[in-house]
Amino acid sequence: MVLEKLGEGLRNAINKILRSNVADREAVEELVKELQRALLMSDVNVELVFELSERIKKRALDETLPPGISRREHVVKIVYDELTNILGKKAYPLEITPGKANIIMLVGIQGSGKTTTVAKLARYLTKRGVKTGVVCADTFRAGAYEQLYQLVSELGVKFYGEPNSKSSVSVARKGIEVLQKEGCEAIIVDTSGRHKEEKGLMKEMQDIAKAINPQEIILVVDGTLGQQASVQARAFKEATNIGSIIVTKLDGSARGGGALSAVAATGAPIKFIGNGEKIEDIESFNPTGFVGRLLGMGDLQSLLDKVREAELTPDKEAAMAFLSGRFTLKDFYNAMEQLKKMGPVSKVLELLGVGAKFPSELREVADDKMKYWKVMMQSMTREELVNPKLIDRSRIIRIARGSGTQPKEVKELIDQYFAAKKVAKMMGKQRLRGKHGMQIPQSISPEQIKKWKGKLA
Ligand SMILES: Nc1nc2c(ncn2[C@@H]2O[C@H](COP(=O)(O)OP(=O)(O)O)[C@@H](O)[C@H]2O)c(=O)[nH]1
Ligand SMILES: [Mg+2]
Repeated sequence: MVLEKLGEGLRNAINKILRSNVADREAVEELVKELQRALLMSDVNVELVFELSERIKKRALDETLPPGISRREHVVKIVYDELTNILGKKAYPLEITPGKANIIMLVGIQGSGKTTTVAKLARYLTKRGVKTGVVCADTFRAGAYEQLYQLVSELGVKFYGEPNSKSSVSVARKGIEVLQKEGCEAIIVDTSGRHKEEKGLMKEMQDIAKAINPQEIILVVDGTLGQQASVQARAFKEATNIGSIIVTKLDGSARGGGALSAVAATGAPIKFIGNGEKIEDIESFNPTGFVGRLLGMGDLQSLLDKVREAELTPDKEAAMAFLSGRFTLKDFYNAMEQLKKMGPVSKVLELLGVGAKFPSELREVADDKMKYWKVMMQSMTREELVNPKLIDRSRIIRIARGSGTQPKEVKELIDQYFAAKKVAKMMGKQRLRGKHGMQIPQSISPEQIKKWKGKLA
C-alpha cells in the first residue's frame, strides 16, 4: 500500500469529523490539527502544511454550504480538494506518438530506482500494446547490463546493450539505431547516474540527450528522501523543459507524502510512482484518484458526487422566486431553461426538495419541446408574456400561426405554465422548507425579484 501511514492518519481525522455531530470551529480545528500531524509525520514541508491548514480552516468556516450538504461533508470535500492541490492537481499521462520511435530517457542518481523503473515502464507500455525496447546505457556500474537484461527478458521487450563498452553516449546512440530498425515505438534508455550531486547528473543527462534527442527525459527520484526530493526535482526542471518525474519507493516509505508534495511544488509533472520492487509495481500518477484512495475512496466517492450534484443547484433567489409562483410566462421559460442547464430537470427539482411535488410532464420537459416554447413565446406580445391569463382561444390561434405550431401545442405550454404556477404557489403558502433546509419564503421582496430577473434575462 502506498503511503500507508499517511493514509491512515488522514482517514482517522476524516472519520472523526464525519462521525461528529457538528463541524463547528472546534471540530474543524481538531481536524486540522490531526491532518497537520499526519502530514508532518510524512515529511510534508512545514510551511506547506501550515498554508494548507489555514486554507482548509478558512474555507471550512467561511464558505457557503451547497444545499443538501452538511457542514461535515463540506469540510471533507475541502480537505480532499486541498490535498489534491498540493499533490499537483492534475495528471500528466505519458504520451506515445504512434508510428514513430518515441525515445524516453531515464536519469537519476544511482540507487534511485532507474533500472527497475525502465523495466517497469517497458512492461507498462508493452501491456498497452506499444512495441517497446530498452537500452542499457549505464556503462559504469558493473552488472548493469545483466540487471536490466534479467528484468526485461521475459516481457517480450527488445533489449540492447554492450557489456564491455565504456561510452554511454555511443551505446545509447547505437541502441536507438538498432531498436528503431526493429520497429520499436517506444525506446527507453537507462543511464548510470553515478553522480552524487545534481550538477554532474545534469551534465551527463545533457551529453546523452544531445546524442539521442529524446522526446522525454524522466527523472527518477527516491521517495524515501522525503521533501529533500525537491532539490533534485528543481535542478532537473531548470535543466530541461522536456522533463517529467517518477517518484519511487513510495511503498512503505514513511516520508513519501513529503517527497510527492515537494516535487509537485516545483511544478515538475509527476507521471508515475513506483510502489514496490516488483516489475508490476508502478502506477501512473493522478492526484485526484490518489488522494481519493488515501482518504478511503469508497465512502468518499459518493460524498464527492453528492457535493458536485449539489453545487449544480440553481441560484437560490431565482429558485425561490420560481417557487413563489410569482413569475411570468417568460420567467417560467427562463427558469426551466436554467434548470435544464444544470442537468435533468427532475434531478434538480429533487435537490431542491420539491421533485415529487411537480407534475410529471413538467419534470420531463424535453429539449425539443423547449425549443418550440421559445418560438411560441416569440409570437406573443409583451402583455401576454407578463400576464398569460390574457391568452384566450383566439390569441392561441394567432400565436400558433405566428410560430408555425399547432394551437394545441400553444395550449399545452400555457397549461404547463399554470400548473407550475399553481404548484409553486401552493408550496409558497406552505412556507415550504426544502427538505435540505433551504427556506422558501411566502413572498419575496420587489428587490429580490428585480435581482433574479436580471440574472435570468
Ligand atoms: N521498495 C521499493 N524498492 C524499489 C523501488 N524501485 C526500485 N527499488 C529498489 O531500489 C534499489 C535500486 O534500484 P535500481 O533500479 O537498481 O536503481 P538505479 O541505480 O537507479 O538503477 C533496488 O534494490 C530496487 O529493487 C520501489 O518502487 N519500491
Ligand atoms: Mg541502474
